[in-house]
Amino acid sequence: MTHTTPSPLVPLPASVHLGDPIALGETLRIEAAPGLDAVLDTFATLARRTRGVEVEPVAVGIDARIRVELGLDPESTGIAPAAGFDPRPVPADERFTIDTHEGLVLLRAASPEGAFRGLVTILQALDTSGPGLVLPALTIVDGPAFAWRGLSFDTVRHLYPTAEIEAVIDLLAYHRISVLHLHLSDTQGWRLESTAYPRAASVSAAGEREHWTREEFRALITFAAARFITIIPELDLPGHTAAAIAAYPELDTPGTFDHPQVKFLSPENPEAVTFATTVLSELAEISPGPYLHIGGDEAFGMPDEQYADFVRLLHAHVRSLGKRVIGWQEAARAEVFESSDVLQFWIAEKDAFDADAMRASVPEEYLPLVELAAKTFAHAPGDISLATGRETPILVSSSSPLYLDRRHAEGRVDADGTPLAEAPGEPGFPHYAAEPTSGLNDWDPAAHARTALNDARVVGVEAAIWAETIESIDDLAFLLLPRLPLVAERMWRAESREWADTAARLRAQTPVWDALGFGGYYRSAEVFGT
Ligand code: TNX
Repeated sequence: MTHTTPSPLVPLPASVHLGDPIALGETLRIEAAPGLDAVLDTFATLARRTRGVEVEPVAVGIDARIRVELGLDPESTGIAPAAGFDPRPVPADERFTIDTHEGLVLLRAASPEGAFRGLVTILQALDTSGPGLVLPALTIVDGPAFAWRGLSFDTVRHLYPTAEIEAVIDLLAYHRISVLHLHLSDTQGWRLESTAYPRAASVSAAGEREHWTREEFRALITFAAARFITIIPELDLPGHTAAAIAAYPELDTPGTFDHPQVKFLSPENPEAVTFATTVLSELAEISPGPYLHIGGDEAFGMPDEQYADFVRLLHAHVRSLGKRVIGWQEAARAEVFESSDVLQFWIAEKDAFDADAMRASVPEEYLPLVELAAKTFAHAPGDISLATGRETPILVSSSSPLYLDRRHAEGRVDADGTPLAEAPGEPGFPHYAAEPTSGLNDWDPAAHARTALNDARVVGVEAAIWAETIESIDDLAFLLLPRLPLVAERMWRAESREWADTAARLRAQTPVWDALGFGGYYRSAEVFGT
């Protein structure tokens, strides 16, 4: 790998050389191959929004500064094809090359996706500090290690306006992430309109709508698809269903721990079965992607046999809809997931549930719940063995280091680099140990799979951001940045590198984060300290 510093690229390409600067003029003049009009359009929107750069599409023979061609033979790049599963409605090869000859930058891609990823790489390399645009002469050969590079996003515990979700999607696109997994229902709310069960979707105490209509959700899928990001929708079943059960009490079946917030759907309740299959059918209708996520985590209070039966039923139903099934790792217990399905691994060994600490801290009536939770977590390694035994591929979302709602360990600094004390009430899930941003620099998903996952087949990687402690876009930015781009880099290519170089590249991103509305990013002492 060649790599010249300083570079503003995150993720860093497999091979990159930044040569002498070329003055490009006021606008980015791009000549694109036929069939790339839509790609160029979306790129122009992203370039304006993130860097304030104007793209000017030009016809062949006009003085272009960037030319985009399709038809690259990806094998000729010498970059291995992406491993794992391709989560897109239509699989695509993202490999591309960039060369510079006499002031013309030539991007060659194997697909429109590859062209988009290459254009974004060029956008990252642009120097916009002067009156005209300046680009180093680029020589790049690149392609991702995994096609499935995602962020799992909790839309339940905090209600994000659509514009904020769109900003998240633009941030993902800017760092070449390919999947937004939307967690659409949970104990506290149901965020997607159901035609058959209109009361399930959340309304606030004041009667205001706190969910997406089906129409709005479709528009979001289209917005993401234009940026080559696939939305993986999740309805969390059969546990975490208190919100739906509050709206339709006939769905309820009392469990071993009966509490209004600890609810599940039972296979022995026909109304509950009809509800679950109907909402999944409705979801399939508006989801072009090949996967539906059925949840499956933390079905506390549900007898084991009922849990396994319900997961089997959901699995068969999603298959009958022509979709592949993803579930959280506990769903392995139904022993029905196959080699074309996916189990999402989340319980990292180091986050093992501390039952003694919990017993000591909860009110007495919650003690039975602590026992149920302890049982779930104790079974986590067994879930992985069940999955590997059936050759079910794993999506790596290990809570350490990929849960970004974890607190930062390294402290933060003010604008002058002076250390600041942690403020009371800072966002971050209190039950996880804090971890430093730099820990992500050496993390390698494949090595992680070898050690923590019994050599399981890895389909891809998803970071996750749960929203129990998020109340605003500033809180979101505080937890997400600067970590997410670093995770994006680990998903794209796994080589570890000098922290000083990584920190410099992260620092170069802050104008983009500001432009997208994420000015509340964490002033990590490791990244911004002097
Ligand atoms: C566990 S991860 C959960 C979520 C919480 C999260 C907090 C998973 C499948 N379930 O319900 O929000 O921990 O980090």
